[in-house]
Amino acid sequence: MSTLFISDLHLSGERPQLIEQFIQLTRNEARKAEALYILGDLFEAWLGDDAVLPEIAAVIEALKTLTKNGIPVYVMAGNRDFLMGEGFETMSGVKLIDDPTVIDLYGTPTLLMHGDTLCTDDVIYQQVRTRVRDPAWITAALAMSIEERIATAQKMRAQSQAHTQDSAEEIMDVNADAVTEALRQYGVTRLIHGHTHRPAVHSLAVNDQPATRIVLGDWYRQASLLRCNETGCELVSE
Ligand SMILES: [Mn+2]
Repeated sequence: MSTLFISDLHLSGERPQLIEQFIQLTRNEARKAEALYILGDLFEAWLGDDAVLPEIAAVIEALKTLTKNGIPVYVMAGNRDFLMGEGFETMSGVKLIDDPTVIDLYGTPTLLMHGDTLCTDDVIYQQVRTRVRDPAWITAALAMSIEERIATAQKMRAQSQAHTQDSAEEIMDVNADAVTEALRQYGVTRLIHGHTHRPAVHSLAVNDQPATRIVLGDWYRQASLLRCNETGCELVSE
């Protein structure tokens, strides 16, 4: 039995083959897993629990089938789908978890994050993040008509793309001190996160203790998955 971690699937109608790959994962490997963790940006966009796009209805159904079969699915919001709420939990059977969350992974306390909060060098991104995570902003956004929400999401997406193009590669990655600080703050030696789309297993030292930072890959071109069991973790792309 293993525990599976994925993130940054960015599922949308634009990449139907990845929606199909995700559905296959829920029908095959995940059905035999102890749990499935989705660490943010499952969806390219989530405009509210009352505005499920028709092209992702099959994804919700697949999650519902998986959870009905007794496999726990834990979902953390990413920067694209942070408007997920109780309605999403009810329709899919998943459990939303906070960013960050610490779990006991086969005896090793492990910190789970989406990863965007570690990118502290990107000051403009962090300012936008703070603004849109404000409960008042969220309430106002969810009060908009669905057409207005689509327009707002498109505008934010265009601004984000322009900012990404103007920014150096380094500032878009995690800040090393932010990583060390997070591991220290939660007293753990293992961190699993996504967001940066730079899949890798990094070794580092925290308080002279060896620590590991596992970065999950995105699903733009292929599926990327982390399998963990009693003997360790394996990062795979397929
Ligand atoms: Mn992200």
